[in-house]
Amino acid sequence: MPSTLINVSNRLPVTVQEDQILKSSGGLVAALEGFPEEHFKTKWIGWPGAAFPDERRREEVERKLSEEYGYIPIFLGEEEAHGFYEGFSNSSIWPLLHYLPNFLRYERAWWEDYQTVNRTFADKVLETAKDGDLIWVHDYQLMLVPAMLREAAPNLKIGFFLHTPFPAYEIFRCHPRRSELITGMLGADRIGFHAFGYLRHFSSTVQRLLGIETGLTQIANEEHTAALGVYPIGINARKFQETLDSKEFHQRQKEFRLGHQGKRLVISVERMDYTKGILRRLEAIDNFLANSQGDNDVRFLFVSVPSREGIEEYQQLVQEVESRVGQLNGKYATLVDSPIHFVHASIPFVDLCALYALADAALITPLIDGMNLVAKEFIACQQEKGGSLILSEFAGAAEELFNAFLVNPYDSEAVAETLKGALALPEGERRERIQPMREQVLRYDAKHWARSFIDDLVSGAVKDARTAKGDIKEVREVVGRTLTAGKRIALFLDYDGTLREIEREPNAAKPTAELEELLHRLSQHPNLDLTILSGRSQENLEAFLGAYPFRLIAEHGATWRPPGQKDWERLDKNINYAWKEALMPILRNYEQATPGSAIEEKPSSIVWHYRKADNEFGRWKANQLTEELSALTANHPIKVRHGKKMIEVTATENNKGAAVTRVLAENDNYGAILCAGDDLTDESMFELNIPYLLTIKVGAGPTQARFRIKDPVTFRKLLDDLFIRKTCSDRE
Ligand code: GDG
Repeated sequence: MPSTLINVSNRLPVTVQEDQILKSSGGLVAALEGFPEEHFKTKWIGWPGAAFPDERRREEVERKLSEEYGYIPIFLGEEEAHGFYEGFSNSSIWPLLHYLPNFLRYERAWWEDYQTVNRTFADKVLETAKDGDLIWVHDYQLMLVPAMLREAAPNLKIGFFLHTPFPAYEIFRCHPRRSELITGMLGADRIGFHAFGYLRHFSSTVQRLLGIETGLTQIANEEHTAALGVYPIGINARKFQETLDSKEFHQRQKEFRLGHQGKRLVISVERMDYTKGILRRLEAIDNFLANSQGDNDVRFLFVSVPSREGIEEYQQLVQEVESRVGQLNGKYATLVDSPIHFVHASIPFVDLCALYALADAALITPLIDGMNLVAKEFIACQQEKGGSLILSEFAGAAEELFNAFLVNPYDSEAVAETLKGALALPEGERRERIQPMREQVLRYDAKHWARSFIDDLVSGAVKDARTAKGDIKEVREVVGRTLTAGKRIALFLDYDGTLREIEREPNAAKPTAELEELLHRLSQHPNLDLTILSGRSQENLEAFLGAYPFRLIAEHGATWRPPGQKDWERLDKNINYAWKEALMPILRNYEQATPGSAIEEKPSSIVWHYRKADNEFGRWKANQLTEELSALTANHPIKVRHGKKMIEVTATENNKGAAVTRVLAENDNYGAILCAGDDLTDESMFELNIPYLLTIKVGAGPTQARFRIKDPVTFRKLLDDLFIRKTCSDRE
């Protein structure tokens, strides 16, 4: 078990004032408080809530926070903090994550600040973390931190949790820094979301923006895999329970009951934020009051905590809400009472609990919300009363709170009617609705949430065991030793995606001058026996590489040209390809239905390419086609391979592994055998069980290979180091 969990969030869970440190009561702190000390020591890195320009005071705060709480403060300059927080985080990313591209503002200087501040956080983590520590980065303010950490310390275990929704690709693509942001998140070993919909959107956005083939449980990104998971956050159940049992709570409840005597209380609690749907809710209340025909025993109580007051949109919202509340009160007030009580302030926790407990209904109607803890808190406090929860269907909490009255917050008439219906329900029925939800909310609390995420992060639950774990140093050592001993090495190298970067147009992927030089030198090496194998046709391979003397194997082993010879020889003479004709109409259907896709026919196979189709649609059709073909060919010696942006149907006997075995059967005097490839068709080489075999996967994705190299450039560099520079320096 790792020794320390380092939480990294924009704000520390404290507010440092002139002479005191106030601990905040957020769900996150509570969640992590529940961890037994023997398993985790928790440290926290974040901003302490003020700038502290005086250096002596800064040092003092730093010492105090570290000694008393294990917190490590990040101090930011005022201007930098503004660009990072009010600017990029809250005026640029926040609106987009909440489906409001019209609110998106972007300034290059903010982006600079965002990067600098994310770098400051990452540096602080690197300074603090020791081997075996777990790092848990929180939320949209720190999206770049995981990749920064991964780059500097590839062995750290990094988790990232997004507390907001993740929107559909069409929305997220509007952000000027969209690719950098998701690439930053992908540095994590595990990325958590509140709801499955957000995870799905993220996965599809990565696929469409970065062209990476993604799944719903993991995304193979360059040299490592980021696992994805859904972890709905809960409340600090123990803290609520303790407060409900306290004297002070009962006292406050009594006072409030008196203050609202004769009224049915409908409460709304939130940060003053345009995502929370306050104006639409006021519209619904207008509707409700207009239809209540003088029956004015309902009182609406709004607790709106001031939020992000430095941002223009938030200032405007406050003005609009205040003016609308005034208008409605003017319209519906009597000489002794007004229907809406609006409190624009944060109230003490115990008061909040007393209000939750006393309310006949909670009207929680965000236009969109990652989770919404208020809904769960209201339920937790309703121990006797049986109040009704009217909840927006666009809050993450709606997926869990199965007995809530779900509403569309944009449909103000329906919200008003639902509220009316909920208030009219007999008390017994209301209690029956809320009690099972209460049990659930108390059981699946914040502690449960944090534990599930951390357990999965530690165990790497969904992680594919098939990830190349070997250290490339071993390849260097084995090759060095073999060459020094004067022994021969067999090289089996795939072409596209391994020696040469993949091109959108396959014909454009001919060898560059640099690759030609490398191949020339490799072919001159006295101790090397080089084979290039590919799925390409014989003609294609001949056109690209025909001038070299080494062995060429085309069509996954169906045909070859032995070293030093001009003529190709088919190795598949005994194979019957009658199935090609039968399957062709199916592939034609997919070609027609998927714009940008195309069929290629080779003597030994049919290939459906979808590289030029829309990333996501292409992948979807490809999965369908694979399924359809696999079902049809299940009992035949036919292999359906889903490679990079293509599906190839060929005879089972044609595979690169079999081709390698064939070559080795004729020549067995090698001190080492090195196979390298980048896609699924290369796995048949990696699976071979032969002595002295070194297997290298080039690029991302699960593999049986022992070693991994990032990309073709790095792979060419490795070949150069292993066989060319080494030889030159030996000769010098
Ligand atoms: C973000 C996501 C996600 C409110 N007024 C007072 C007060 N509060 C407390 C509530 C609750 C918290 O603030 C608000 O949490 P929410 O979850 O409702 O919303 P956000 O602040 O937008 O939080 C959200 C959350 O992160 C967690 O992942 O659920 O979707 O937007 O705990 O009780 N607390 C006190 N006085 C108040 O006046 N003491």
